[in-house]
Amino acid sequence: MIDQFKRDYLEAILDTNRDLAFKTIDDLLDQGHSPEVAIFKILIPVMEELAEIVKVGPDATLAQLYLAAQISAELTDRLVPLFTKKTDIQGKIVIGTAFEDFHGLGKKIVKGCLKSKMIEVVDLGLNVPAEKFVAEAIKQNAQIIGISSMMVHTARGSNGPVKVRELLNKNGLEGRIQLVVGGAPYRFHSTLYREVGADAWADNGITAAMVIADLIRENKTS
Ligand code: B12
Repeated sequence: MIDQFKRDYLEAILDTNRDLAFKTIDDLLDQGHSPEVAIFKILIPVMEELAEIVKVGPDATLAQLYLAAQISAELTDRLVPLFTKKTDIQGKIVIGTAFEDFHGLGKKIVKGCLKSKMIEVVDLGLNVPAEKFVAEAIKQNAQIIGISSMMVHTARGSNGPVKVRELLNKNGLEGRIQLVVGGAPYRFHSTLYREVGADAWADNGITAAMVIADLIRENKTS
């Protein structure tokens, strides 16, 4: 049954048919499925499938991917507030995409999952320089900096996590502010998060919220 919704949603966003994409998700919810199922069993796997079907290259394909991501992002904004709420406020994170990285959908999903776990999120947006991550984390008194990188060069780049780590260490903030990273490059290279100086990484929104909640809890008890 979920597979049929997945096929319908893929077809709708391949046609960049926003109305049909929304209707497919509405139908799924009407049948009693949760917003978490809509995001994690439909939206995310379909974006991944789409990437396999149409490899980034010609302009038309890029435009198609862009519109597909916009539709999924819009639906994500609508679904996340419907997530099952947890109770206690746990802590605060500043999050953004790495410098020169404009892939925003993953961050949006992580943000929603964090909020549903009652973690306060300060979203610095896209293309965030290292200095800004650190300055905002200090200003906001956040326990975590979260950096989303969808491209190898923005994960490894000199104005990305590596520099954030340098700045944290230089300011004596290691241990007080933890660095968590995520995005496609970390999936294919299990030790990359360590190489870029992060304390942890997570593969998806749900595990991201779990990992970050654990770090905040450890930070409080240490
Ligand atoms: C959609 C897309 C685009 C859209 C982005 C639209 C938008 N508003 O986001 C557009 C068309 C604009 C685009 C542009 C480009 N893209 Co693009 N894009 C993609 C694509 C197909 C899907 C990304 C996505 O949205 N995934 C769905 C989300 C839900 O998944 P996610 O981001 O991985 O997020 C999850 C986890 O990673 C994790 N997570 C994410 N962030 C964080 C952060 C933290 C702290 C934690 C803990 C966890 C976490 O949780 C998330 C939710 O579950 C990927 C292919 C792929 N398979 O990833 C290529 C891809 C990332 N793009 C790529 C490229 C090359 C580009 C361009 C350079 C293309 C070009 N020739 O111009 C430009 C670069 C633009 C820029 N400077 O940023 C390459 C990168 C290759 C590489 N080795 O670095 C990829 C891998 C495609 C490929 N196979 O070649 N792209």
